[in-house]
Amino acid sequence: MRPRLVDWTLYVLVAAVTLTGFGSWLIADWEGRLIFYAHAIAGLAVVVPLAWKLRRVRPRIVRTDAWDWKTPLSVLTALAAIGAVATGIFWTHAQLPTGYPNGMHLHIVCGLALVVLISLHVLMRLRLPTRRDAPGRRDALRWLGMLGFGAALLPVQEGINHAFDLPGARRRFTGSRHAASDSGNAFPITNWMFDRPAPVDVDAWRLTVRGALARELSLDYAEIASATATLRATLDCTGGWYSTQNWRGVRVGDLLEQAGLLDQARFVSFVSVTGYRWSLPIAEARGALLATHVGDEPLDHWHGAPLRLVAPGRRGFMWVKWVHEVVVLTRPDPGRWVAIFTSGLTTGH
Ligand SMILES: Nc1nc2c(c(=O)[nH]1)N[C@H]1C(S)=C(S)[C@@H](COP(=O)(O)O)O[C@H]1N2
Ligand SMILES: [Mo]
Repeated sequence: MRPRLVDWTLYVLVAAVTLTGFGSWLIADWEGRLIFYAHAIAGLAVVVPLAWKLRRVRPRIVRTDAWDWKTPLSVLTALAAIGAVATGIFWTHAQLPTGYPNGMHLHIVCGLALVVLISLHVLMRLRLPTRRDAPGRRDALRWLGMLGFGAALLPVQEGINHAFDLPGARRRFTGSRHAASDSGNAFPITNWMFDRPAPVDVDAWRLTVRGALARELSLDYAEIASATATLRATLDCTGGWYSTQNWRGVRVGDLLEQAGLLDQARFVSFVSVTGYRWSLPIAEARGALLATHVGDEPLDHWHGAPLRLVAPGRRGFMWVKWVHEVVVLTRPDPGRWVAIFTSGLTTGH
């Protein structure tokens, strides 16, 4: 394949893994699993043009007297690409390392570095394809071959995981590693960006339910904790772990009924004492739980005491902790995308 076409093949595949990679952060539900397969197929397919390209540029790289000022950038780009593929494969099988940073974090760091480096590369080295580079039928077959190679490796990976009983055999379809299901508060803690609040004073705390409702509610902890609704649901963090628990608390649908939903209600926003917030469409919100307990234990501080959202089928970052307000909205709240990055900065915690 002509060098310029190899470069373009790499750009397109990297764009595909980037989009599916970011997209996969929104998915925790089995129905959305195709995006994870697409990510894995494109990621494995990268190996073919990457090997091609590395073989071609090797002489230029090993002879350091042939370097120009752009060569270090190319080397870093190659390292990020190799790192992203290697950490992806390693996590799929070994699910290592655990702790901080874990294999998923390393994969994300390599992936983000690759996006930045390739963008620079494109800006500085981009050569538009000429008529001579126009792909022919052979190239189309090569592309199919690459994707076929990626797709064929998926069952091979599962086969290896099962044959050797590797940790990857027990990973979730999201890639997440299992962590401490049904063990009360003993599952991992993930705080995103700046949220490190002091423990919430339960005696002063109240839950406010307001917005597109017939009446506003203000409930104290005793009123909330007397609720006995339970929900078995899996918290799946984009940081690469999942845990399934029996959660106990108050069904959001019951709160909304008590407050009397108005016709124009569309979304329900869950707001943390730190300013962190997320919202769900009304039908989905009704089935969600505001939990005071995990298993038989009251939630501990770092898991969001006194009250946290349990949103089945949603990624962990949407499971707002330290909830103090439920706001019924008549339209979507794009500001939630800002709040999850900036919360905790202005609340004095
Ligand atoms: N207020 C608030 N809620 C939050 C977070 C946060 O940083 N602040 N982190 C989210 C993320 S990324 C995850 S995965 C889950 C983790 O819940 P846990 O710490 O109880 O395991 O909480 C979510 N809820
Ligand atoms: Mo998370």
